[in-house]
Amino acid sequence: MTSSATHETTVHHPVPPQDLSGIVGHRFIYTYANGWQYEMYVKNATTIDYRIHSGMVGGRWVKDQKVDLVQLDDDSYKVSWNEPTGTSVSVNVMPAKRRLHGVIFFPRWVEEHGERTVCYQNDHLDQMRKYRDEGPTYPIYVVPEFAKITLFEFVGTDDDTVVSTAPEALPAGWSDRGN
Ligand code: FER
Repeated sequence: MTSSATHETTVHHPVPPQDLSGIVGHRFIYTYANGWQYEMYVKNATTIDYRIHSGMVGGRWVKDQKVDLVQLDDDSYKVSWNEPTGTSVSVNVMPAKRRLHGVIFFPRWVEEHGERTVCYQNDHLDQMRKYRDEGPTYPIYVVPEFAKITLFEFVGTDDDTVVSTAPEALPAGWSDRGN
């Protein structure tokens, strides 16, 4: 038995075994309980690309966002990052269970003007940092939601063609493909 569930951790060795092969190189599409639909591509162990298909900032898409990715247990991963907009996100992913839980921490300016973030962010990084630094930041708008993973597929690592078009440029119903 080599599963992480049976690996004892201690104060001196709190980190469980890290096998990221069950999530790196995978694309998944999920819909939060509030109806917001997202797509994440785990490009490699430190990078994601993503598109937001619907919701408060539907139409937004991002490539090469640096993240912290860890394995918590068998079929349990956590992806955490901070955006140039100031938004922070932490997402727990359980692929076999098709279960996900995300907590999004929006600065006040995104809650008030989400439309300012709806773009291909990579073409507007300096503008996003300017908005972030102008604020207002507080009070933070915290959005904790479970989601159902409707598609989970291995597409390979470091492939810039996986997320390469705006969400609205995809064929109608594209994000509703499930497996
Ligand atoms: C997610 C929740 C939020 C996600 C991305 C975000 C790719 C990004 C939010 C934002 O910057 O507006 O599950 O996955």
